[in-house]
Amino acid sequence: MSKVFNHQKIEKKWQKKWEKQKIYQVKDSVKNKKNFYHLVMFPYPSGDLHIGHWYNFAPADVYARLKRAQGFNVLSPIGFDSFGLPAENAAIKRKIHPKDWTYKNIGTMTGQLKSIGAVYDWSRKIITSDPEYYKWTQWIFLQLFKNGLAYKKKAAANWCPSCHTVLANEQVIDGECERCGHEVVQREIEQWLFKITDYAEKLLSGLDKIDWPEKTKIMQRNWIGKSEGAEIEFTIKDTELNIKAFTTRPDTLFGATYLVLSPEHPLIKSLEYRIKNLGEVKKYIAKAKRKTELQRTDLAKEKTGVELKGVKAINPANKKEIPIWVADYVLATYGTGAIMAVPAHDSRDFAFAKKFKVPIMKVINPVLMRVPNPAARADAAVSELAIGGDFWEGEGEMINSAKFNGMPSEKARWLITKFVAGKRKIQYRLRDWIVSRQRYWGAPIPMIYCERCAREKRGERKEMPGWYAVLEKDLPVLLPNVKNYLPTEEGKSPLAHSEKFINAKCPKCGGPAKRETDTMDTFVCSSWYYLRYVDPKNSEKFADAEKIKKWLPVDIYIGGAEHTVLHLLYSRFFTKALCDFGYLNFDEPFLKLRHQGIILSQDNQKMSKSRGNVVNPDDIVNKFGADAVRLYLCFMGPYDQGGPWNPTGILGVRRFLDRVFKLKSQPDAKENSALKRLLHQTIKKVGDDIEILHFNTAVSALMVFLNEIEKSGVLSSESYGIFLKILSPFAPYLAEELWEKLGHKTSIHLEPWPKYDIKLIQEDKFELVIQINGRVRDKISVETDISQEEAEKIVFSREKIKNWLKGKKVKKIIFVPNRLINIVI
Ligand code: ANZ
Ligand code: ZN
Ligand code: ZN
Repeated sequence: MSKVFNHQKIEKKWQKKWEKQKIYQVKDSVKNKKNFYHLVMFPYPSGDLHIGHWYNFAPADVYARLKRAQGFNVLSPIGFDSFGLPAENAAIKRKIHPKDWTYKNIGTMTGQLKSIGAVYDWSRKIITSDPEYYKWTQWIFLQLFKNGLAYKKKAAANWCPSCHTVLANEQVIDGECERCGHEVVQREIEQWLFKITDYAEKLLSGLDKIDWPEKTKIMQRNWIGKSEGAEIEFTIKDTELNIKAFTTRPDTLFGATYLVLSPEHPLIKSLEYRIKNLGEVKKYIAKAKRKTELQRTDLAKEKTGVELKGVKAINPANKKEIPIWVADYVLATYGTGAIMAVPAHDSRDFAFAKKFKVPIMKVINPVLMRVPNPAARADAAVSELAIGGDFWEGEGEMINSAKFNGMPSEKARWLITKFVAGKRKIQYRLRDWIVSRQRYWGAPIPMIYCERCAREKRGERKEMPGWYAVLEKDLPVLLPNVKNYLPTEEGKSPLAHSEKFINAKCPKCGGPAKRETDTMDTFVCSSWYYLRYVDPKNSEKFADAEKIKKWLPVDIYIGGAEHTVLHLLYSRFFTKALCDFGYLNFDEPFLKLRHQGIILSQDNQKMSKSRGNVVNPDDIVNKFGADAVRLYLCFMGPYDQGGPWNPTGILGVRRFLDRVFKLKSQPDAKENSALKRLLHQTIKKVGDDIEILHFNTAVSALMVFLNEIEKSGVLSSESYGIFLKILSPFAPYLAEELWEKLGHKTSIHLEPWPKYDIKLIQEDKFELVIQINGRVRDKISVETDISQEEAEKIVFSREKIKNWLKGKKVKKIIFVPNRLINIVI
């Protein structure tokens, strides 16, 4: 038997044995066990498994192992999110075909993932770029299409000139491409969209019933961005035309001194014949279109705009004529694309009005003293001061508003709406999701376009003549193996050049038709993968209904907080839609969600290859062992916070494991009761802490216990076995090895979590109160059930008590067991 902990040998040995014995293979049901679906975010195969992956997967696996030991039938699957830009861009950079690159990486990463020693059931592995998988991605696309939730339209889209692709709003960070950092521009392209906006309200209200980090919920709520307000109609003088404006503050209508149209507003075209400065207006519009949304709405930027000379609108509240402007701070894609501007009560309008000398009319008086809540009053006072009283965005008392004067603004809000026959309206910031990508490496969109049917105004949907869904029996639409996979300058998918791919038969008239050549955004693939794991090999359905019922929804989902908006929102949308179509019996995919923090480099920086401060998991696994890496990741700090990598920290946990390796036990050793108690306290603490993902405190409890074992020098084999069991989720290889050495024939990873004795856990000491003539004079911690005789001995030997009793005669001693002793003098 070797004397040193040879992690490489031990890891290899157990990986083989576990695989052979199939101890991690999951059945869909096991008698007397409840199913528990434990999920981590599956990786992109864009290169190596990095330490961030390890930080998601290793501690999460500790949790999965606890659930197994607690008697749950745990499904903890893994797979690869293998379609999409990250893999494709990396492949292009290396001049390798995306498919070759992706599958080569999957091979490497599978080995790396296996070294973690997790409970993954590899027979359930899914790869989203496999036709067996994307057949169902396409099938879901068709269900969305058939239910009116997928449609094609020409839309201004975010275009990354470097990636040659469209990006969803969610993929544009501060005006730049999330993938490559290039500045994003606007481009009008025919696009496929999913109507996620139909689900805005459900996506909001569903948040209330799930156990997710509050921060994540807030980000989703803000992204959906619900606003309550009204739509107010303004007629345009001397025309039949009118402008609708969405406002959250109809109470300020009497103060609306001008209207603003977004540069894209269609009314501008209708008004062209009357606009006196048309040249100037057109020039302005052309310029605005080149800006991104961010550049246009940046509050710090100087406001720009042009008045439409020669046209006026009528304010419906006071019938005054007001000018109409076009300005790019108003977005075409929100509300009605037009606003009523109230410079006295809106900061953006104020800045604009000041610059262009448009009249400002106050209609709300902040009347600070009437703000009932003192805190709100203070806030109001501060804002009033800060803005020099120029504009006021809060509530107050109505002024300059005819019969509404004197009323609180909250009340006037809906009365004024009614007065001008406005409509109350709820508005969401959420936009429909653009899912088409003009790129190669994705699931082809399973649609066919027939020119003849289009000409004859036929089609599966009225508003999209010529478009047909590929018949379900013809799925999957295979992604062809093309030589030229590079994105094209003209913004068309490379598939457009594949004659073999594009030519198809029209499902309706049988004539020659063409396939859609765009592929789907990779977020479509990852919006439903958790459903597939429950039945990954099914070729008849995306998953069997019985299996869905058995496993879903996911009990706990652990992954990075960077996916709070995109992936998590899209997944919720898919689940809700599939539930409405009758394929699922639940409408929230992830009941509980937790995020791990981010691991920084030793010098507290983000790890990046260019900085050269990346910790490579393969290296440290080779050097210290997978157990040490797992343990260190658990130990380094609170899981949701992450922190800097500490090279001495991993040395420390490795030393801990070496000490565990050297432990000796005797079958019938008599341990002292303190050690026994600590063992039971440790069982409880480790279990409780893992349950709430406090891995670091669980590890320190294990460390404290090891110290005590070493101090006492006596350890029974039974206690040793228990210690190994509670260590096993963290260090599965070492625990298994030592368990075997103890003489066990079956895996420690099939053992139940040890029970603790609650009586043993309670401290058997209490605080004895010492009174003299009924007054408390001292307190001392003593053993429970101490006798009067023993208590007296201790009490009378205390200096403090001796002083009190100096020269006094003790008349009587009253002893209340386990509470107090009263000396009467
Ligand atoms: C008049 C008004 C007066 C407004 C006032 C505010 C304060 P949220 O809360 O984000 O929904 N708005 C409406 N459509 C817009 C668009 N397409 N582009 C830019 N701004 C737009 O904001 C709603 C408010 O944002 C609306 O209410 C409108 O300005 C502006 F004292 O109307 B308000
Ligand atoms: Zn890019
Ligand atoms: Zn046809």
